[in-house]
Amino acid sequence: MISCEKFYQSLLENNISFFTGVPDSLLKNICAYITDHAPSNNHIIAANEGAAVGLAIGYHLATGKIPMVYLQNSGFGNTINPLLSIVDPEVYQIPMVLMIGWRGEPGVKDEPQHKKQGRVNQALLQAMEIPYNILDHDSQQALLSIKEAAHRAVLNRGPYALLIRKGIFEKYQLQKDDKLDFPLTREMAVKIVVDHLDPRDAVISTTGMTSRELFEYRDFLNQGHDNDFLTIGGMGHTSQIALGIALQKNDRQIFCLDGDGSVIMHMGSLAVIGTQGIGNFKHIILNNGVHDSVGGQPTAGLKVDFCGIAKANGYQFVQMVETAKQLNAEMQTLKKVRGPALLEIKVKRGARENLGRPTTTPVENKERFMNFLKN
Ligand SMILES: Cc1ncc(C[n+]2csc(CCOP(=O)(O)OP(=O)(O)O)c2C)c(N)n1
Repeated sequence: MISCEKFYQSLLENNISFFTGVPDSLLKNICAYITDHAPSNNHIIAANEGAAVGLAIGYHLATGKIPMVYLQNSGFGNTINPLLSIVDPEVYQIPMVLMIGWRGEPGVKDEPQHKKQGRVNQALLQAMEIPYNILDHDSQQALLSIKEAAHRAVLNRGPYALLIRKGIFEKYQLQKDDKLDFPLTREMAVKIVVDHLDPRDAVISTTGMTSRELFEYRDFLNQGHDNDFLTIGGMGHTSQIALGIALQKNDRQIFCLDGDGSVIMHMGSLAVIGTQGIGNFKHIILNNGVHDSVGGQPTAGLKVDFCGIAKANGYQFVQMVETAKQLNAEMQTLKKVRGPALLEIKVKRGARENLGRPTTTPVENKERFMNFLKN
């Protein structure tokens, strides 16, 4: 196992002291260590992985030093544009170290949305001509890899990647934890929302635990899963999937169950929703202020005014709630008002220990959902 302290110290010794990225459960411990130890202007949790590369470029331009960008491999796609068209040795030659959580590594059990990404991960890096090293439990090798990464990033004048295997960092408990408490859990909020829905209403739910909680509640109610499209991958795109449906199915109410991290990831989508003026688009943001599904790292969610942002983007109705009573009342309103409409629900972080995962395959989910939309 690799000690987070030693790993971090080695990064500093190798002139890497700026960190930005989107969190990942595989990198949870090292990210928590960075959060506690890096000065706040040297650790920024970015809106998305491409934006993290942007921040890293800016840091290099301002300091001449090597930034580190961390991400789950799901988000690698978001980095491809700035990596190939700015950072690359054939363009601006920006030295940079990428720390990539390797979900779906061949031979390691993982969810369907991670399998292909995990399998093609190395080939993707190779196609982009990004040199890389794989880190496993070997602590000595990890420290050598950091040295090599810093050296090669400078030498090649471009990115160098560290591909991180599952479970290689020792446990580190985050100390800086400004927990805000709200009466509802996300799961309680999901249940209340579902209880208000009509049989013809469609739900598009976001990546992570929200979809898992929705799935389990539908099971509990014996309702089947036909009404729900679970956005198990493609974090941040839930609202546009919902909009794509709402534009074609204007005889139905389309409910988008989103997360604060997910909305922030592609916040420009709100402008498109607002200006499309789609009456049946009903957006619900479950705002816990963290990336709860991958370890609870903070988002800007509780510092921004989602209702104000949505309103300014042309949403016709916006409302924020915190209690079950308010949520029950506002769900009645949300169903009646003309959209695009937003209901923000502030919820506490955390989930049930024994929360399960969808037991149907993505294709089954898609086919049942498409059939449901047809009828
Ligand atoms: C593009 C991309 N980046 C990162 C991830 C890893 N990931 C999965 S869920 C999640 C957190 C989602 O946060 P939020 O939308 O606030 O929902 P919460 O988990 O707090 O309910 C992250 C970062 C991913 N799946 N895809």
